Amino acid sequence: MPVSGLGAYDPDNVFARILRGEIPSRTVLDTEHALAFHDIAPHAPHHVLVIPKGAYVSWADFAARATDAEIAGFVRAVGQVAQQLGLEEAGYRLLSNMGAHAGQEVPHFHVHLFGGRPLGPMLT
Ligand code: IU
Repeated sequence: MPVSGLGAYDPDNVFARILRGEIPSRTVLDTEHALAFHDIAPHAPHHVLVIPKGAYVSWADFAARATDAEIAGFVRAVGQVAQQLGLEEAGYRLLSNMGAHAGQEVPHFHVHLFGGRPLGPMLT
C-alpha cells in the first residue's frame, strides 16, 4: 500500500497515459527512468514536469518504494532538464505537491520545474 494517503496507484491516471503514449505531451527529456514534458498550464516561461517511469503515486511513495537506480536516474534527469533549458546560471525552482493538503491533482509522482524569470518568494 502506498504511503502517501492517496490510495493505490491508478494505472489510468493522466501521466500514466502520457507515459504509454496514449495522450500527447511536449517532451523535454526521455531517459531510462524519467520523462520530462511541458506542463499544459504553465506558471512560468519554463514549467516542466518530471516524472518517474515507474508507478508511484507521490513523493512519499517514490521515496519508500523506488530502487536506488530509479531515484538516482530521476534526480539526475531533473538536473539534466535544468541544464538543457539553460537555467543553471539564473536558477530555477523545484516543487512537488504531496497529497491532499498540498493540492496534488495527478496521482503519479511528479516534480515541477519552474524557471525563466525571477520567481519571487516561496509561497506556503
Ligand atoms: P499537481 O502538483 O498534481 O497539482 O500538478 C499537476 C500538474 O499537471 C498541473 O500543473 C497541470 O497543469 C498539469 N497537467 C498537465 O501538464 N497535463 C495534463 O493533462 C493534466 C495536468 I490533467
